[in-house]
Amino acid sequence: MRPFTFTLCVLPFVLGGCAGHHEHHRQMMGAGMGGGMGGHAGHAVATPPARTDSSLAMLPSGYKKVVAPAGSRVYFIDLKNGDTVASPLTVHFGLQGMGVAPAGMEKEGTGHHHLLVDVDAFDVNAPLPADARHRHFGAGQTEVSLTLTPGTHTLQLVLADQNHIPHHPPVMSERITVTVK
Ligand SMILES: [Cu+2]
Repeated sequence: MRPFTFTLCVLPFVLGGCAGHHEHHRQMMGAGMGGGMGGHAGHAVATPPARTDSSLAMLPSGYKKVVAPAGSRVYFIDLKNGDTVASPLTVHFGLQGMGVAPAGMEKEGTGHHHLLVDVDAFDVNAPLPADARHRHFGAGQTEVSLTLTPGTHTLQLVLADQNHIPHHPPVMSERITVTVK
């Protein structure tokens, strides 16, 4: 389960120091290691996406979901599938094509971040639950210091509207698996 290429991939993080120096990581990621849209074949087993139903433009309650502009995306700025990390780990949330607004604020083209930890299915047609596995960043935060138990965990970002309901279409990152030392 630990091919040699995987070790090589992790090495720059060890050298860079995982607890700090995020700017360094970001530059390095931007320069050479991709923006989180696949293309890391051979590094780690792919993490299947979380299961969701198709997004409805309007919920059965009559609630009209906030529309996400075409091409909008959320992504992990400096984490990718297969990474080995130390806990606590600072996770930076990237957002393209939309803006961040605090929960409760209705503003076109915005939403707030949610981090799903070890979630393999969720409802894109309902408010996201709020618990240890579904973290809300309703103040408009774009990063978190995350404490994880040793072992493997999946992480996924989902943007949601002022009422914590995912957009239409949903704006969510790929789901990744990280190994915590
Ligand atoms: Cu929320």
